Amino acid sequence: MSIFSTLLAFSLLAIQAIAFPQYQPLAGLSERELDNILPRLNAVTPPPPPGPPSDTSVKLVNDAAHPYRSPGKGDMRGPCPGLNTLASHGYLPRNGIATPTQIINAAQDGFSMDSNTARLLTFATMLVDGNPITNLMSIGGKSALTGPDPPRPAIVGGLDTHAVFEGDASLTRADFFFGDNHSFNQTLFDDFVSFSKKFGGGNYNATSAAEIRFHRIQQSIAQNPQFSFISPRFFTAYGEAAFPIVFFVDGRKADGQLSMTDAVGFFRDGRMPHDFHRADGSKTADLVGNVTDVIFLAHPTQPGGNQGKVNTYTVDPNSANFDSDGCKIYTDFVNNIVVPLYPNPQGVLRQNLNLNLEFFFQTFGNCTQLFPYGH
Ligand code: HEM
Ligand SMILES: *[C@@H]1O[C@H](CO)[C@@H](O)[C@H](O)[C@H]1NC(C)=O
Ligand SMILES: *[C@@H]1O[C@H](CO)[C@@H](O)[C@H](O)[C@H]1NC(C)=O
Ligand SMILES: *[C@@H]1O[C@H](CO)[C@@H](O)[C@H](O)[C@H]1NC(C)=O
Ligand SMILES: *[C@@H]1O[C@H](CO)[C@@H](O)[C@H](O)[C@H]1NC(C)=O
Ligand SMILES: CC(=O)N[C@H]1CO[C@H](CO)[C@@H](O)[C@@H]1O
Repeated sequence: MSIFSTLLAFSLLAIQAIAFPQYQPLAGLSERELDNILPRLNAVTPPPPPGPPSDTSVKLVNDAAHPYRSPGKGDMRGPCPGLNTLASHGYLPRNGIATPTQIINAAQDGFSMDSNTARLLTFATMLVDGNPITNLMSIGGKSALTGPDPPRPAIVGGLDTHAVFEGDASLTRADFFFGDNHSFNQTLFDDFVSFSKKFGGGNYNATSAAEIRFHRIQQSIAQNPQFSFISPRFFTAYGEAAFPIVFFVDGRKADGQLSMTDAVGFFRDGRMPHDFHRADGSKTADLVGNVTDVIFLAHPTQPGGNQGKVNTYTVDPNSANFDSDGCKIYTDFVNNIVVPLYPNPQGVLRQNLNLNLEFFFQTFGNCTQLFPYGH
């Protein structure tokens, strides 16, 4: 039993010892009762995020210390092929329940993701999908292993949760409207392969990525009456289309051409190719930016959504877009997504939300910080 699972076993015992049903939200309790109970539910003060690693070189990451093992019963996997892969190679706990520090270190060590992007994705999702009290998040569906939930309307549903971060028009996952928003979808992957043949000489490269990205948007407009494509999903949809070109191509090759054999390994199985070397970490931030630009500019689409019927795509002027001030992404995420989930946090919950908000804010550089819960 790893130290990690030992700790979890202890937490669960402690929770059961005070006879608190695991899925029962804490709503209905008075502020004083909450203040009294929350600290005993294994509250963890979120530590400052780890910094960038000193070694960002191209190196073997599918190594002896990180063998692939397919997920066991109950292990969580979700919509992100990057994190699924990190969990199935043991860069993350193999059960798919992780702290922000573990996720940031895994993305940096296993894939050479730059510190800012790793922290931004991690704290954005931690705020809306994770448990701010226990400092744990599921990379897939809802899990009792993240501890008892804070009061509704908090969801704490893991990365599968729709419309807080996970969204529509994913490359290899179907839209929420069709039922399963997070599993690998073979039909969608078949399109991915045929577009890669037609536009990428058999590879997923910036040219074929631009066409696949656009095709998936067109498909959602034509098929999903509830298609929503506004910030933050609007931005993640373009950024994530660049990720495979930057992170799933062997760092010794680094030519921006992802083979279909390697792609299916990452997207479907969460598995690195044999002898896989990560990218050069001094280049990935720039490269993600450049490839994202190419993908967007090939078919610029403005943020918006369908209006309850297919083929009713309407631009949403209130959503941040590529021309807006970058701070609008930050401000809208905090005001429109985080605060509605946590309208009135108290005690440890408030303290930990403030810390996660601070770590999230730090990834936006020069914006004006918001303090929805005071200082
Ligand atoms: C650092 C923390 C990360 C978090 C919290 C995160 C989270 C997510 C989430 C929630 C999605 C689903 C979005 C959607 O399609 O609706 C996603 C998609 C994706 N992620 Fe990650 N991710 C992280 C890092 C990475 C890394 C390191 C890689 C690559 C090595 C990666 C590659 C991808 C790709 C390619 C998709 C799109 C999948 C598709 O459209 O089919 N992510 N990620
Ligand atoms: C896969 O995606 C397609 C297209 O969005 C959808 O019609 C189909 O139901 C999905 N299949 C599964 C098994 O979810
Ligand atoms: C993608 O592959 C196609 C076919 O080989 C090629 O014409 C195109 O230039 C490539 N694009 C990039 C950005 O590498
Ligand atoms: C990104 O694009 C800029 C501007 O075209 C270029 O100077 C830079 O070298 C590119 N970065 C990488 C890593 O390709
Ligand atoms: C940060 O914002 C301040 C005030 O808007 C501005 O004067 C300064 O130039 C900005 N710094 C950077 C690095 O963008
Ligand atoms: C509702 C939600 O946020 N996520 C859904 C994703 O899809 C699965 C079905 O596979 C639902 O169970 C989740 O509720």
